[in-house]
Amino acid sequence: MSERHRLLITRRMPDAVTRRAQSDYDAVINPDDRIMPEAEWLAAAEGKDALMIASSEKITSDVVDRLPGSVRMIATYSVGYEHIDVAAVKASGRIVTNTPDVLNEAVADIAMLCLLGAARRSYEGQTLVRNGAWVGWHATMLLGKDLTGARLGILGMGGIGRAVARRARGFGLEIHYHNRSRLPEDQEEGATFHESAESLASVSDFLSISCPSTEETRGMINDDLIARMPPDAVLVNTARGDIVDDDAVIAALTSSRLFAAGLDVFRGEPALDARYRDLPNVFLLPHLGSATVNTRNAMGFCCLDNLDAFFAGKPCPTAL
Ligand code: 8YV
Repeated sequence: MSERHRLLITRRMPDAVTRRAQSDYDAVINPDDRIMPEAEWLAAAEGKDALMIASSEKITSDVVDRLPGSVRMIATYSVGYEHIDVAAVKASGRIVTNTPDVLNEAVADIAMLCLLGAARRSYEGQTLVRNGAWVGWHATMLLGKDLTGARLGILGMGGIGRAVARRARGFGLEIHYHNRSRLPEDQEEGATFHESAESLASVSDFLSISCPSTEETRGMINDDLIARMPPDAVLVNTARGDIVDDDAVIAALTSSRLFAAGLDVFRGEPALDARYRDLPNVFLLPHLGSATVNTRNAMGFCCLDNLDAFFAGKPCPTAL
């Protein structure tokens, strides 16, 4: 039997992923899923051939300098890689991979949940029922916003954005998008391209964020962009919390400049800006975008496929 490569998995994985990792690798897995301080996981990485990390582990250039020499490959269990200095990892001669595509549909489902949850005042409705404060049906109780005939702006029309568009069409929304580059016509499926985020905002009765967090997109949803949106618009974020300026969004929700927001991700999560908790017009989820059994398995298998390819001397299917 050939020698098994040594792998550190920094977070607990779904059972099927754990089984495969343990059968194919000499795998050390974070036993209690406590987020390990940097020094602790770096120490655990000593002597390992590869790391399977999540977005909780930050790979800055300084961390790259301190990685044990034995570590030749890093697979992140995420599509997003803003927690990794990819250039520094590559410059150190290591390979780094992510998990694109496999989570598109699950995240798009959560985007629709956030959109509907916000538009139809689900948090307020739930609270009323659970608190026993519901006194009965009213013609004017918790009136929300229609999706049919409204315009949905999608910021970032990659795989997740396109999966959101497919679902939203079924709800009668007209699709607009802004992306670094215009999509080929067959991928647009009738969606209207906007050259700028400002132009997209101006037609977005609903605005859903599905772009990566980059230097360019961080803080993009600010006072100026919100001011360009139609009155009573709804904001949805399933991408990364730092794309929105929390002060701007909270002010707009408080003044009802925005009708509502549906948020699955937060700057500094899980320590989100506490003001969100007190706002009735936000529908909040704890970063559930990719959280289905099939999707989380597929993400793990994607990491393992990359590791298998790397150690077989083949190109990694989803190398960054
Ligand atoms: C991950 C995500 O589960 O893939 C991403 O980028 O946001 C989530 O699906 C999470 O980041 C853990 O790595």
